[in-house]
Amino acid sequence: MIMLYFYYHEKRRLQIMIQLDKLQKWLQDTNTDVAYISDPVNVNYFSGYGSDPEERVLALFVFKDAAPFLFTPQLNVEEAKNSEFDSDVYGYLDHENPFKIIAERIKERTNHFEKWAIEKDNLSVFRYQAIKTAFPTASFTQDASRFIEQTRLYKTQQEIAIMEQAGADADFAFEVAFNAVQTGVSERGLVGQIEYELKKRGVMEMSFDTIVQTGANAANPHGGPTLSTVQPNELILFDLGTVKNGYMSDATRTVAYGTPSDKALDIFKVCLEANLTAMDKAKPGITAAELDAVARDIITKAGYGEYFNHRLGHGIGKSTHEFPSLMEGNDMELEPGMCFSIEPGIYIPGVAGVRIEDCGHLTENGFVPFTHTPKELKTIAVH
Ligand SMILES: [Mn+2]
Repeated sequence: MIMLYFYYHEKRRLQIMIQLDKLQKWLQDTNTDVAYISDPVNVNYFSGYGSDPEERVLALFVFKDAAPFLFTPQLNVEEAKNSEFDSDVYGYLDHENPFKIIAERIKERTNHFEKWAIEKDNLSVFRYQAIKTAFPTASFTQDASRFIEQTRLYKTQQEIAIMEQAGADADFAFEVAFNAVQTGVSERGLVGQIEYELKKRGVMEMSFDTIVQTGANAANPHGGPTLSTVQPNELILFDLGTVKNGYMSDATRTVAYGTPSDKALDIFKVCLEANLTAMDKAKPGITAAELDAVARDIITKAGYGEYFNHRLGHGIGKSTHEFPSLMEGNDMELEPGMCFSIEPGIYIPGVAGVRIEDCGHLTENGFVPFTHTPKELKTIAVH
């Protein structure tokens, strides 16, 4: 066990070094002096150190011509030093001005701090102004967000292995959910049972708020859970995800409790066909827009096009939603190593909603899902 633990950490340390090297090489290629990484998810991706700093400042500074450093609240410094990050960690106390200390640390490290890359998707205006005040002649025009989303697009074998484990936790959650269904239990009650069993299993965090929707409630794609209760002869939709070592799972299953209406059964059948066909057609070289169209055409031909009111899927990794976005207009070709969801849905207000979703990774041979709970309509006997 100890050897395995050591092996895992060495592999992870190596992977983080490779990722950090890519960022430094990008700075060199674009002749940028400093990258200010402010999104905690990206700080974790490039340093191995992860925490939610709340309102405090957590940042990673990477340089064209000097060693990077992590900057954390003082209370996190020891933890950060024990992470996979191999360079300096500096802290600040709550009463200190973090940007004054950051500026000092940068100036003692390098003479080059004129051209900056910042995460335009993440850095707050307040912090942008603070760093600008500390470096009044510097320019902050380079956007690190665009580079990082491209880098994170391709997952390594190690990342995929973690996401498979996250998927196994999601499959476990479905098993708990299906066993907990009975007349009168509320949507929130089902969420409680799912998350309680996950915590007992050691899963501490969901990747988003668990969705359980009974009957017509499921026609609101991201609504719920409410205090509505399970009633016979309705569909029930479960959309859930777990976090494993900083990577997400995300999957949706719709099941029948008793015998739902013919309409509900028909939209299930069409949605399943759209899901299975899109999974089958997901191959390297097809574009994101083309794959979206594969599923959308099936649903449209069946007469439900207007009720599929979102994109086919989204990328997944350290965030639940990242690149690539599987939607009309995105001509990005899908390639091996990309991880994304395939999740067609049909939502008919006042009637029922169905969504069937797996996330997976693309290989040379096709799409390999992270979750394996069967998708054919599961009927739970009324009790
Ligand atoms: Mn999803």
